[in-house]
Amino acid sequence: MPKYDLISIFPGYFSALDLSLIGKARASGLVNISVHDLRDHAGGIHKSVDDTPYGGGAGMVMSPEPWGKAIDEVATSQANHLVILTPAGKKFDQAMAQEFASFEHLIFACGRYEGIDHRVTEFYSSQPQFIVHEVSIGDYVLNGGEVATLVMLEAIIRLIPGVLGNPESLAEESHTLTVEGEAIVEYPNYTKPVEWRGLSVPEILLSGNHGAIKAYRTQEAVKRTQNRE
Ligand code: 6GU
Repeated sequence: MPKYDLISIFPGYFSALDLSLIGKARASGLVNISVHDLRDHAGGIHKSVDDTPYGGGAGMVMSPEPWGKAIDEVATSQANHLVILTPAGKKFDQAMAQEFASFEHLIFACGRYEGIDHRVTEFYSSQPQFIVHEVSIGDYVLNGGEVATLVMLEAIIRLIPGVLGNPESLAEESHTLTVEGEAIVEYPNYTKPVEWRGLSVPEILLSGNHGAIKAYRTQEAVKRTQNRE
């Protein structure tokens, strides 16, 4: 079963992982998620995990020592995929979710403030049993990596075999549909009633003509994809 170790100074963020599909996946033994408090590895009476940046500048930087201890504690002798959450990282997308869903062990290092001392990335990149991934979830700034980790885990865990009730929905949804090799978003969906607030369901979807419906959906999905860009 895949193992996810999450390291943060705000472990409370991850209570959402008890809910819904992910909560069920954990309860039924499809994934193993452990949350670790970085402060357990902080030293001194103040249990401080950050300090002022060398070279000056605003904000605080997370100290390497607590991170090193926390990561070493969860590391195994197998391949350790260390995900360091930072707005400067490679942008997370569906292809990365698929890649990460194939890994047996992921460690998520959730930085706060102005990020983690860069030697943490450098050190673990030099260790043969570690593969370091600096990841961002998009071009905007969050206060820390916790919410980004929740986003990534939701995208990853639903791809684990057995997690989704109906695995066919995986193939049909946004970003996995392709037209001539290009990823397109999902077509619009409708359910009952056939008329709502003066708006009707497109006639063709009621026709029972599966070929025509398929062509219509592809056309609408391509339109949506173009409008997004
Ligand atoms: Cl991973 N961290 C922070 N702090 N901000 C972000 C992000 C990560 N991804 C997008 N913005």
